[in-house]
Amino acid sequence: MKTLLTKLIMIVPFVIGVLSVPFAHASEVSPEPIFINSGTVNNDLLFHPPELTLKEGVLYKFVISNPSNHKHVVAAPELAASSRTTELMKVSPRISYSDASSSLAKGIPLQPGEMLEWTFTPTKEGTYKFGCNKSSHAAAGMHSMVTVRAEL
Ligand SMILES: [Cu+2]
Repeated sequence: MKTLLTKLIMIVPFVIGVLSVPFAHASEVSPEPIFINSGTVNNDLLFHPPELTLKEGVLYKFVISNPSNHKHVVAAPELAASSRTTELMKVSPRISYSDASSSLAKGIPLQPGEMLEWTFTPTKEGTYKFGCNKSSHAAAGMHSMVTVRAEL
């Protein structure tokens, strides 16, 4: 009896440890990136892809590049306000934005060749503009439409 109890005491923490590994890993795993271009090599005033559909409650990672010769200003005020941000950072030069909602409301300047990564979970169904907020570029329709649905 005593040996069985001793064995259980030794085994139980091991079993709990093994079982918890996949769950701990799943929550930390990075989502597949969705690549978005802010402008084009020909300096067209557009975002690509023009439309994206996301599922509410799922973690996404947007990787936004500027392949053009112009500065653009990445903004998504409504989508940012309707999402939970895990991380918002410029890769090169490395800049981390602690207040994603206000940064994406104001707009983040993206110089030619720069890249911005936004890891977030949309929390509210809707259709949101994700684009450049420089007035002349916004007027030209420089944005993607992001649709968030409860079910895909
Ligand atoms: Cu622009």
